[in-house]
Amino acid sequence: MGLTLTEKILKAHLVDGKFIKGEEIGIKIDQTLTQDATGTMAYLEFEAMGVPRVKTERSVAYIDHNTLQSGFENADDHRFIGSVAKKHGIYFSRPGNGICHQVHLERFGIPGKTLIGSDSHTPTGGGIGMIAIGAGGLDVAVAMGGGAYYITYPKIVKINLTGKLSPWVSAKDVILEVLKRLSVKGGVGKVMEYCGEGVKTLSVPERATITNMGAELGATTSIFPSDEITREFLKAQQREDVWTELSADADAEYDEVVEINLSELVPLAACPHSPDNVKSVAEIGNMKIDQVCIGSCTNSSLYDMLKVAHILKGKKVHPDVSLAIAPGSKQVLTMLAQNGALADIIAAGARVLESACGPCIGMGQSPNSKGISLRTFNRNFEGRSGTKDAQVYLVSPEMAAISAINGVLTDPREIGEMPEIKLPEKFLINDNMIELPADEKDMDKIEILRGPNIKPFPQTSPLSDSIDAACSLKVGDNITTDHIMPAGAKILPLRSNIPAISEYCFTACDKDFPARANELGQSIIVGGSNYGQGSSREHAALAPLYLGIKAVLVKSFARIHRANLINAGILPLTFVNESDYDNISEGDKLEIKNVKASVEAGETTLTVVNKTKGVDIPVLCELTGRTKDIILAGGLLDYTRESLNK
Ligand code: MIC
Ligand code: SF4
Repeated sequence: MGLTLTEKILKAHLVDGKFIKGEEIGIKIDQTLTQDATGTMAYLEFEAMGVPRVKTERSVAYIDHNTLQSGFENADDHRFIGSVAKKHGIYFSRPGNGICHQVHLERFGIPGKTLIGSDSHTPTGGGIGMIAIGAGGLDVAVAMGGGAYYITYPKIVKINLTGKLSPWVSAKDVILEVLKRLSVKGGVGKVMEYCGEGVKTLSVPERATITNMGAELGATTSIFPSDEITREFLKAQQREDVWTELSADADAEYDEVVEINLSELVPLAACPHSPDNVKSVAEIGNMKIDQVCIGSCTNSSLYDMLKVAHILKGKKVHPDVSLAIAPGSKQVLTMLAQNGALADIIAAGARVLESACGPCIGMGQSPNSKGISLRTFNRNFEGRSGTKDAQVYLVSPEMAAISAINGVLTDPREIGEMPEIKLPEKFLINDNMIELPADEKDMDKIEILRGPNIKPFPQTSPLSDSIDAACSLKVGDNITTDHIMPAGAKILPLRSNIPAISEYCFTACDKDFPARANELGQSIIVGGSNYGQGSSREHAALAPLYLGIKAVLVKSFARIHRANLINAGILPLTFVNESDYDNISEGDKLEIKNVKASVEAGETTLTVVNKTKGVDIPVLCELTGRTKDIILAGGLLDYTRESLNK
């Protein structure tokens, strides 16, 4: 039997475990990336491991999230990351050079290699045939130190593309269609592998839009084959030498198949407040809009920007609309400037932002009260824009641009004939915003620059014999990491200061939670299904750790967040019977007796005694050999230190 592309790459990188679906495997990691909002913690963790130089083929530290410097904090963090990078062998992409995923695709990604990044949209790299996975900062730190990265051997879904996109229908509509069909939980435990004749009609930036937003499916990652189109892209980036042809065998077997005829797709939008709440323009109607934002790691390539510039050329942004545009990288911005497209964008009345995440992570451009905002981004969770009652719709760049002119949601097919927009044969190469690491022999001369906002990793402790704690918070289904640990311009500067950021933990759901958890000393959180979906931010585990959370008991977890809880030494538990969710109320006193002995013995079913209600609740505690040892040690950092000392 032939192999899927995913299997081929995983097999070539397998260092631990067996190729059995559902079992944990360890893979060698060739490349890592971090961004600044998760990077400071990841590098503090890397330092704590005591490994002098990174052991990967390429590690890159990007500054793209916290670029709003309204105080010393972010600027200090940038300097810290820059100095760590220089010392320990990491390339450093300075603020202004662009969004990590866009720049990595342009300058560093290599087909067939493995990449993990401390950002959930790392699967963007799947657009050029990488196995690229989002992970917690600690996992990235371990990989930089040469350790394997562990995933559950995934199910592999074939997404068979046929046909060709109609004019003004976009790669964004492909992934919105997939989200509409499969939902934000549909990809959990799976890799989405794109195949079929339709693949040949999509450029690398279009493929990257699709793999990027595959993160919203909860998928482990998404991947496209590496073919002639990939070669052309890499050649235009003057990196043809790293190209290899890669695809699945013709007789490869998949766990599931999804058929998508590109010719049948229509322009779509994800309605508030979930990326899978997808409707066509006809279904939504021509609603009046207040704001349009174009950019983010999903849709900020040169290809996207050229389409936008074409639509805006000679037109004027509607007087009731604010249009903000952030090109994804310095390369994109410079090329737009050189070919005149930037002038068209500016002339139309767009507000041009620096090449960074910006409004996508609530760093500025929050909509007006109850504002309707069209964004080419990947997440529209409630409040993420910075305005709690804003209504955010996720759309293609084409739809965003034409709607900005008309002032109402508009189907881009109304624009009329679509010109052929070609990618250049040569991109402009200027890597002067990427700092190279110091030579190994000089590393001792590099001083690490630590600002006062940078606080050490929170205190951990090995798993206790029993857990006797109250339920400090009960939440519902689809809790995102934006609920657990909100971002935005005010809170993000505290990413390297866990004590300070913890004061905002879960305040989106319950403003009294941090104080209550502190008062209880130790406690347990109870939640519904798909708990922890969204970002890879380990702060959504580290803040609860700091607030004394010992276990999280839910109906089901999102992949990265569950891993982050384990890494933080917090016990992840799921209900055996989902109906038992109703048997716990906030404030109930809970007990898990002999939890340490049970975990040590590898028992997978434990009992949570609800002492307040007098009921016994069976729960699953599914830990494999390694994750079991991590929990017993009190988290991945302690576990890694112990292993290094052995
Ligand atoms: C996001 O899009 O939510 C982020 C901000 O990029 C996060 C990382 C973070 O929270 O720092 C992600 O996607 O992992
Ligand atoms: Fe940045 Fe937004 Fe992409 Fe996250 S999703 S990496 S915040 S652009």
